[in-house]
Amino acid sequence: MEGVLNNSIHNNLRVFFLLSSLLALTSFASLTTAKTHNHDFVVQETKVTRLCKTRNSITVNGQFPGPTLEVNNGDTLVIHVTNKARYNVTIHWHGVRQMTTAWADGPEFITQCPIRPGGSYTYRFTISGQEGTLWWHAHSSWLRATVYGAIVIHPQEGYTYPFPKPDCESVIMLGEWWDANPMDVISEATRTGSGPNISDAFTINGQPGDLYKCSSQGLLM
Ligand SMILES: *[C@@H]1O[C@H](CO)[C@@H](O)[C@H](O)[C@H]1NC(C)=O
Ligand SMILES: *[C@@H]1O[C@H](CO)[C@@H](O)[C@H](O)[C@H]1NC(C)=O
Ligand SMILES: [Cu+2]
Repeated sequence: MEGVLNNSIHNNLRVFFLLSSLLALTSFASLTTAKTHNHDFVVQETKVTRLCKTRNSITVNGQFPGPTLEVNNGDTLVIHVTNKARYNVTIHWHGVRQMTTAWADGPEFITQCPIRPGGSYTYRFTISGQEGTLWWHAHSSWLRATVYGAIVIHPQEGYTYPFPKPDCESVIMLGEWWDANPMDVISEATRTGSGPNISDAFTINGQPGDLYKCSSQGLLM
């Protein structure tokens, strides 16, 4: 009986030793390739012309759609958000599994207080066990109508996607454009109890396309 017990303790120790060496090896491997990406997101009013009219849209860094984030699985993102707009804002990293960083998830009043006008907040999280294209967007009222962009997660260096390498890759973001301030559209709907006004155009990468009026003007920005 005693011999059996000693044996199994011994085996357990051996398994434990093997596991810890494996863990040490894998964390060493990811330390050598994982990168930290620092980004500044300035939420601000920007003149955007669509459907022949120029509006003061809320954007990130004056870009609409906002910047595309490109990372590798295992990388860490540090995003400093400064709010220069006149609305409260938060940013949500849609689809990112916030394994030990729930407070970086972004929904306002759920995982954080909103970032006030003039305020700032730094999101820090590590992409872990994920590959593919996701998106980020404002998670505060209807700012998400113009405050959004793509997150492209490439496989960890030295790994490939589970399909043959494509000839090229491009990001396609579908959205909607209101010929109005989207924040007014939702607050009017809440006030009157009616449904919100429907959008004036569907967009691909922020552009209404050839079937809407003034489509060529939109390309000017
Ligand atoms: C704006 O954010 C502040 C601080 O996070 C919060 O106290 C306030 O209620 C928010 N205002 C609105 C309209 O959500
Ligand atoms: C919603 O649509 C109605 C009818 O076209 C219009 O009068 C109103 O100004 C619109 N609201 C906003 C916030 O654009
Ligand atoms: Cu989302």
